Amino acid sequence: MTDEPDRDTELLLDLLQRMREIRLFEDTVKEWFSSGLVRGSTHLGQGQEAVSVGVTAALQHGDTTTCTYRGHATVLAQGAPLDKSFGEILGKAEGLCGGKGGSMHLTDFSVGALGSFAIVGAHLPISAGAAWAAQLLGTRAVSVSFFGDGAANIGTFHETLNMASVWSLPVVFIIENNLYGEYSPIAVTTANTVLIDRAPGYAMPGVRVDGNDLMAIREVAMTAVERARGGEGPTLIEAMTYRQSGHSRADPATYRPEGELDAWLARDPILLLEQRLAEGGVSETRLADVARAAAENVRSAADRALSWPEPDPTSRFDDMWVNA
Ligand SMILES: Cc1ncc(C[n+]2csc(CCOP(=O)(O)OP(=O)(O)O)c2C)c(N)n1
Ligand SMILES: [Mg+2]
Repeated sequence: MTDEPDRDTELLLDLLQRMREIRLFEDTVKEWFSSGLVRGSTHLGQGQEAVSVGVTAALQHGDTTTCTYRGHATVLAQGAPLDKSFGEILGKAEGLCGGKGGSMHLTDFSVGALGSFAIVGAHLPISAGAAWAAQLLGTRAVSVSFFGDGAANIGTFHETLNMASVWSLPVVFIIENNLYGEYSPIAVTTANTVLIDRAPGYAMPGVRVDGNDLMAIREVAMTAVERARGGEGPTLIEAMTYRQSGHSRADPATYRPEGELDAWLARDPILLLEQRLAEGGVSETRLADVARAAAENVRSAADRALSWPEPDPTSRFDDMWVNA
């Protein structure tokens, strides 16, 4: 046992804290929606945090991401501030997008988070576009697109992967395979449920990885990002994971077979990383400190966002149209 972990352990503790913050961020969002503080819907990614945190840990400043309506984790993992992300969901002017995007559209260009998209598959070409811009400008930036298993059946998946491969674009495609589309198990909608089997069809490497194992997903992402940055083209990564709640806040997820959720809860990504760190000699006190710091950060960010004033109603049409 030691309270002075090495640098790798320190990094993993940082990533653990980020996963805990994202988990608590979404607990708070869930609470706010249930108590009527926020209108509309929200799509939680609880259980899938290791994918976003592990992949973004392999990125550097200037790299970009796109993600789905289940995108809180990705945008936060890339570094969007907790308070402004809360503010966005609460519809406050201080929110990431002035409060006009909400839960499904968190976006923060300042950290390279190019957007969360509600149209399934819409953002794959946008990541390819960012990668093409990086290639043309010679910036060596890499772009990453996160999307679901359902999105792999959308036409843009085929068009984007083909073009990205033909042009050797610096892009990484991450399928967050959580075994379900909106309410349908993957086998009902997908002829071959091993999605990386499609990678050879686009002449790119395909890697299937345990998406709940932060260290494993980070390693696979590092290889893919290095390959993209080195001009060798795209990689398709299939991260096997599970959303612990329903598709959206309106979905009780009663269609799941008995025992399935429990089996995945036993493999919760936060739990798994804590177990690994404890096996590596990190003390319980240190892990508790991380949990406490995460809780404090989330609580103070939520309090700040709640204290911000409601936006001025006269600003509701600002930023909607280009003023020619
Ligand atoms: C083009 C399009 N078709 C249908 C929908 C409705 N819809 C919203 S989410 C979803 C399921 C997508 O599943 P998946 O890609 O696996 O992502 P997950 O929700 O599991 O993260 C569907 C069909 C949509 N938003 N866009
Ligand atoms: Mg899915």
